[in-house]
Amino acid sequence: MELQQFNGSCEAGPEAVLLLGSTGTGKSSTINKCTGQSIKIGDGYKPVTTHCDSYPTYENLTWIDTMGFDDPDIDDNETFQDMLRYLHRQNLTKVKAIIWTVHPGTIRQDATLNKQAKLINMFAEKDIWNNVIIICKQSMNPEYDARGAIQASCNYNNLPKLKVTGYRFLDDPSFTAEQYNLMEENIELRKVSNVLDNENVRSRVLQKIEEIPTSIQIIFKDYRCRACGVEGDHRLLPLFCHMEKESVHPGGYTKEHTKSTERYHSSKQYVLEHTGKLKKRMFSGGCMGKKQTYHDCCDRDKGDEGCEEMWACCKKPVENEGCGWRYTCCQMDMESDKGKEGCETIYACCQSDLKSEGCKQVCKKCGLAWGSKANECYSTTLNPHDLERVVHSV
Ligand SMILES: Nc1nc2c(ncn2[C@@H]2O[C@H](COP(=O)(O)OP(=O)(O)OP(=O)(O)O)[C@@H](O)[C@H]2O)c(=O)[nH]1
Ligand SMILES: [Mg+2]
Ligand SMILES: [Zn+2]
Ligand SMILES: [Zn+2]
Ligand SMILES: [Zn+2]
Ligand SMILES: [Zn+2]
Ligand SMILES: [Zn+2]
Ligand SMILES: [Zn+2]
Repeated sequence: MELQQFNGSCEAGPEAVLLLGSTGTGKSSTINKCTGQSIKIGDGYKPVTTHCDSYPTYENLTWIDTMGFDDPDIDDNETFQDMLRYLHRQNLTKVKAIIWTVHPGTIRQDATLNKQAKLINMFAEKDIWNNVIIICKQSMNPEYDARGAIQASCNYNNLPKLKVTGYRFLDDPSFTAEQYNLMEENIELRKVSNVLDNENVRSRVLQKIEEIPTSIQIIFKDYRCRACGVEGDHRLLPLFCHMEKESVHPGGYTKEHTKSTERYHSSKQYVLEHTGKLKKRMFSGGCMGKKQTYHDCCDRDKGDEGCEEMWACCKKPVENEGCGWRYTCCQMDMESDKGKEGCETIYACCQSDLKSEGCKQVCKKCGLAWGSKANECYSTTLNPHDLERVVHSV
């Protein structure tokens, strides 16, 4: 048991480093510099990356490149769900770092930055900010240049200080040839202008990631829907559930006897019978008008009325238990009425009477069992999942 738990934590898969930010802020080019990839990058204006992609590295990190999101008209929830689903598909349930790339001096772009901060917060409310690194593009003084993003994060984050960094690429295409040459030669100038070559960028970013003490679980399997049975992260549940629960009897009708059985005598009368044997009288005939043959139980002549009361049906003494069986519900005889249908109509599924509530719970719309997979039964925008928390043992 202990061993299993130990293994469990050892086998923990790679942790994600997720890059988020507006188009052209350098998500793809930063990944290139940190991992040696050659992802297509843009000129900083037109969107380039159009879907999430992952790049694993030796540090047990998987870098996730995402599409830029600036459009104030695109639904945050959709963008968020796309990313979370992507991480889920990649089996990346833990995030080591969210690198939030921002334009320098975006203090006025508060709508976009607020949206981005809100989205980041959705990964793990408040806690996620321990794992966020703001990287400011083309910045000589990142703390200053990133203050728009820092401010936007304050709505969600109560950390005293966020991790912020930034730099200017040595291969920034906006440098003139002269500027580039100067930078190349003069390390002091690079230092003071915060210009980094590829190796510097890589070590700067990795160092910031290393400052993060622990990764954070962002995908859970902690909810279950009572209506459709799905289990998972409540933010990743399907968009359909069942409509409404109703109780039905699925089995149709049948006719049965509903009460117990008992022994009884089918005749209601007694008859008089002799219990003894017929015997011949010892003395000669004619004596006192008696016949030669008599019943030895009572000494009456053969043919005379019996001496003891018996059940007419079975000719057994009246104290004997019943010779037949019947149902107490309708008095029907079990033997002679064999094959006839029962006296009461009931539900075949559960053998209960017609007034009883349905024995099976199903969806009113699709008829499938309540708690079974809903397919496309009913939109959760009309009827949300009926969630309960589940606790999984290790
Ligand atoms: N991050 C960063 N990029 C710079 C810098 N200087 C110039 N760039 C250029 O800015 C562009 C950034 O583009 P990408 O890396 O494609 O940006 P992105 O965030 O992946 O953009 P989308 O994929 O469109 O969302 C590249 O052409 C970089 O060379 C700098 O100092 N930092
Ligand atoms: Mg890109
Ligand atoms: Zn249904
Ligand atoms: Zn039933
Ligand atoms: Zn009956
Ligand atoms: Zn008798
Ligand atoms: Zn009888
Ligand atoms: Zn459901």
